[in-house]
Amino acid sequence: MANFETVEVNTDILICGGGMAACGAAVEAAHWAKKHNLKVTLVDKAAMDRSGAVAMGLSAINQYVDVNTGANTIKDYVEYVRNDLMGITREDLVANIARHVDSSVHLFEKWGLPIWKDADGKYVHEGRWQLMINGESYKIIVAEAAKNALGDENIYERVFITEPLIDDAGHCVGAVGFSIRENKFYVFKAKAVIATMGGAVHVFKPRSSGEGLGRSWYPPFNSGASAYFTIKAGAEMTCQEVRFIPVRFKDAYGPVGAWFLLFKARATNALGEVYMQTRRPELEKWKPYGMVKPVPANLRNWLMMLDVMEGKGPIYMRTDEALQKISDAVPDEKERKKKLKELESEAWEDFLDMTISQAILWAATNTFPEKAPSEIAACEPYFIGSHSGASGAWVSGPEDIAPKEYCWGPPNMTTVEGLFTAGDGSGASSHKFSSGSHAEGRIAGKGAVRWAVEHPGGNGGVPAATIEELKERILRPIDIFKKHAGETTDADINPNYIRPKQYMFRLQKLMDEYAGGVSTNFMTSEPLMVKGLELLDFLKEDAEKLAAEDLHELLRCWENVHRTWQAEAHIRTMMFREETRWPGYYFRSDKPEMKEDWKVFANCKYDRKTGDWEMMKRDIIPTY
Ligand code: SFD
Ligand code: AMP
Repeated sequence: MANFETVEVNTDILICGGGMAACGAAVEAAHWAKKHNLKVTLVDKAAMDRSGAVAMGLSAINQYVDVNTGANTIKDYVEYVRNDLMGITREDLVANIARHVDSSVHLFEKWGLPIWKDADGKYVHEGRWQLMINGESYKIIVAEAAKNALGDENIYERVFITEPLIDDAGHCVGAVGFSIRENKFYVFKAKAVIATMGGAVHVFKPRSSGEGLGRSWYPPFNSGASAYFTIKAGAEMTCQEVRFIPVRFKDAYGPVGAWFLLFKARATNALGEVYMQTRRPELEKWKPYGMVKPVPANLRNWLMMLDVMEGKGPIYMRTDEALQKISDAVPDEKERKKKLKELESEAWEDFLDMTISQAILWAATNTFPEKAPSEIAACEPYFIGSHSGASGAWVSGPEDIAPKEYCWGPPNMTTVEGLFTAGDGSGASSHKFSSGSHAEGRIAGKGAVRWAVEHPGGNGGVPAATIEELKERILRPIDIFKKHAGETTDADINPNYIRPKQYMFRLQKLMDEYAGGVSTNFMTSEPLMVKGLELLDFLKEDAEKLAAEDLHELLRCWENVHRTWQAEAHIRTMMFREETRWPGYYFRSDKPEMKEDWKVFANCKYDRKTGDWEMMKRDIIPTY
């Protein structure tokens, strides 16, 4: 076996991941842990300053409810989310995040995040729920507070969490992983574990190919670890069918929110038609959600996709028209020119703050947003419970709001005792974004401390032999490569193993073709999914033969295994839900309509002992 030192870390609360939810969990857990003399440890596969979805920065905070001024109520936010997700949402979870999110935003400002203010000192809104920020350093600011709360000695960076540790009674008692810089295998033992390792990208074939390969909207480093960790732990999962497909500026994935909401731009097809108007009758089919304002994200996608499928592309964001319209409203000519310059710089900053490559693409293609429109397109599917998708673990709700059916432990505990999650890791509570993920992380952090206090002896342990087995299994790709690489002249081609990149291509191709990716216009059906699952089984056989030349490839191997489990949960749940509910996310050609009897959660659970998947419906219990 590869010669790796085993490092054992004993702690009380283990936070896996270092993103927005993890940073929220760190700040809150550290606070409560101090009162109870408990230890909190955080492990991130990358460096917290620039890890996760907010690595490049963001140009807006997408969830700010503004409860204090009375601008909105929690109920307003719950309604918005419920409608956007076509009725499928855990209102208790959404409300719990909504009532705490403003305080996270105020903390960000206190820690140094510049939020745009108007002449009266009020926050500048992008839309009803969104605030404009100068957010290039957003993640550094949020991470700094988390680091200060925990202390450097309790933070492990560049350690890839691979597997949960589960005791005989099914409690989560820690996690194992490996350093991606040194030959070290880590064993973290804890009383409570928080799985906050983001969503999943590159499960589906991306549009980007050739020299653009790897470019995606969501960060390539989020590879399904939260989903894998919770599924493998035996937790009940929810909304695994609800992928998210954002519409973005084409090829570099630049954000569109500021254009639609702040600049009030229109999107048109190549004939100059506004699909949101010409396709309006289609919305009737998706009543009552088709009739609400704003039109749900997936239905906005769907209307655009109908134009594309009829060959009416390219689709354009009319940046020129929008900027001109705003500046034309200024009567004085000199002031008008000044306004246009100001708008132009805001437009560029929107990209530079969060998707720098889009600014580079505009520069490379001589794009002047004030002079010509720019192409937009639907991205490939992503798994992200924190945005307009909903996939994640099924978690316990807040005791003062949630119906008893949704309560079995401290808030945000999964159905596995001692295992918590938040952000992209928790399901059915969409539209939390960066700020709501932080707030939900705080909720989970507090819940995890409560669990550790209430279970001072901890749960059972995991035998040393089990940990040795895990170590052997996790490091096996290195052994496989060492043993067989010399047997062929090209190390990429070898009958004894598969390298992680080729494995990823296979996964992406099958998801793309059978599970409704870009090349099938997001369309699938039961026969396609049955075939897809069959091919996925063959892929899983080959996962046993993944080979790694070095630590970096070992990371890539396990990222792909994590993605594979997300893929399987996704196909199984799309197949289970016998309807089409989010046509702009995926369309079932064999079940093309939305059905009243499917207004339920589609949940699933992997049985650790038998390897079987259980599929189940859960009632939607209205709370607001
Ligand atoms: O508009 C392991 N998001 C936006 N939110 C906003 O509030 N405003 C915006 O402007 C946003 N936009 C946006 C957004 C995301 C992206 C990618 C772009 C633009 C280009 C959404 C938020 O970013 C998102 O909701 C939150 O970040 C989610 O938080 P969280 O904590 O669930 O995920 P994370 O921050 O990505 O962190 C994941 C962490 O896990 C680590 N990790 N660690 C150890 N072991 C493993 N195996 C691990 N796997 C992953 C990561 O390193 C990271 O630390 S807009 O365009 O939508
Ligand atoms: P995006 O840049 O698309 O992620 O959008 C940022 C925020 O604006 C998110 O909260 C979106 O849900 C919202 N948003 C984007 N486009 C629209 C639109 N056309 N109508 C309503 N909300 C939108």
